[in-house]
Amino acid sequence: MPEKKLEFVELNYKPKDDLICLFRIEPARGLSIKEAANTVALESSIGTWTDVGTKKDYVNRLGAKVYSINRNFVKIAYPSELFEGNNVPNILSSIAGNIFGMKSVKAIRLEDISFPKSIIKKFSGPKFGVEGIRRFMKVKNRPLLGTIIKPKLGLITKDHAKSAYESWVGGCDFVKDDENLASQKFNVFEERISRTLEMANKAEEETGEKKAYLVNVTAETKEMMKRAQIVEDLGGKYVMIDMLTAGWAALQTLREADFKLAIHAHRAMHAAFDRNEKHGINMMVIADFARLIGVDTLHIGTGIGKLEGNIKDIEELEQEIEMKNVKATKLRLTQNWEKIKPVLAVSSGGLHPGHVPFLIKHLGEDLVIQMGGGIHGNKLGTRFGAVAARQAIDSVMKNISLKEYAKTHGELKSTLEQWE
Ligand code: RUB
Ligand code: CA
Repeated sequence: MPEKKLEFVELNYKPKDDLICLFRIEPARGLSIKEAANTVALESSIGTWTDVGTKKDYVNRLGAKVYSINRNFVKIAYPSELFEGNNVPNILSSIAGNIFGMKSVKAIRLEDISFPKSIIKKFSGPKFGVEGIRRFMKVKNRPLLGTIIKPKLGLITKDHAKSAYESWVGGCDFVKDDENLASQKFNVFEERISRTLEMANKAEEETGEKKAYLVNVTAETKEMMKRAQIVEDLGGKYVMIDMLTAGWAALQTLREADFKLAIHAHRAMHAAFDRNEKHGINMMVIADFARLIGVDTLHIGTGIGKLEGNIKDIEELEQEIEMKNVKATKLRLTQNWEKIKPVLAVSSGGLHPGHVPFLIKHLGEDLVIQMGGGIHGNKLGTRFGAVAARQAIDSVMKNISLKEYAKTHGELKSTLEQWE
């Protein structure tokens, strides 16, 4: 039987100003990879399950093209004209929309994306990025230290602010709200922000260091904007947003409002997209959109703490958000980020001071090391825990092993014993 014409497969096509997607596709039973890829390209661009009489010839040039198939890895080029350009939800509704539920694929994962210059130009990217954050925090040559107030939920405002103060004077640069703290009855937003920022100022005066409070403004979009305004009015430097639960449109709204604030992106819910290796969306793609829209700091994982994720993938993620020119690998597309600044990576989730050498070895110094339980769970208290965490960073920066450094730094010594 002659092979059916696959309208959306063009294996000798050379992409120009196209948006490129790298998919891993497992075809449904009875279909070849070529046939399955064809259905993905058509459904995510101009086609549907049958020919339609309404299709004019001029529509054809907007069809996506399957231009590379390597076993299960398929590259598809989307003409940039298909998209509204600066509208992330619109782009995702095409390339990461209906395709995940199509019967023609048993499984499909969007592994990476590469934006053409015409799309990159429509976005501002991070306002501060790695250098900007280092500049306003006045921290040049070491990873920054952050903490998340714990318990996640339940602390009343006074205790939340006190815990933040203890963390800062102990040595944290950043104190951040947890992802699920918004404006609950026990810790109402405005009161929390003013009290905690007061503590940040006090800690700055006492330590001579810059201190930032990363305020969770995640809420319904209008409310989120009001909260960001409150942070700015009260003299804050930073907001944080749960970019996936709030949604890409909310993140765009926050970034495009162009507050003077830096934006920290928490990725709660990412594992619903990226944990299954065969189906869903790789964190690489989530990170690409976050950088494009413009977050300043982004959670990328640890490779060692309480949450799933291997260190090789995390190293690649870090390169993706930091480098100007990203080179292609089997699972990654090239990207020239043009004028879009690098994002500062955040490692967080089940970390304690004993993990610091591993993190710096793999992820380098342009990093925020964030410990919640690893500071507030210290049996000698939050301030002590923060001192120990800073000592761990100092020891690595001085090229001295933690064990050796602990001999002359009691906080580090007892902390290492606690979690050995
Ligand atoms: C950190 C914590 C954060 C995770 C999110 O608390 O729970 O929400 O870092 O994960 P702790 P990720 O330090 O007590 O574990 O950073 O992988 O997105
Ligand atoms: Ca990419």
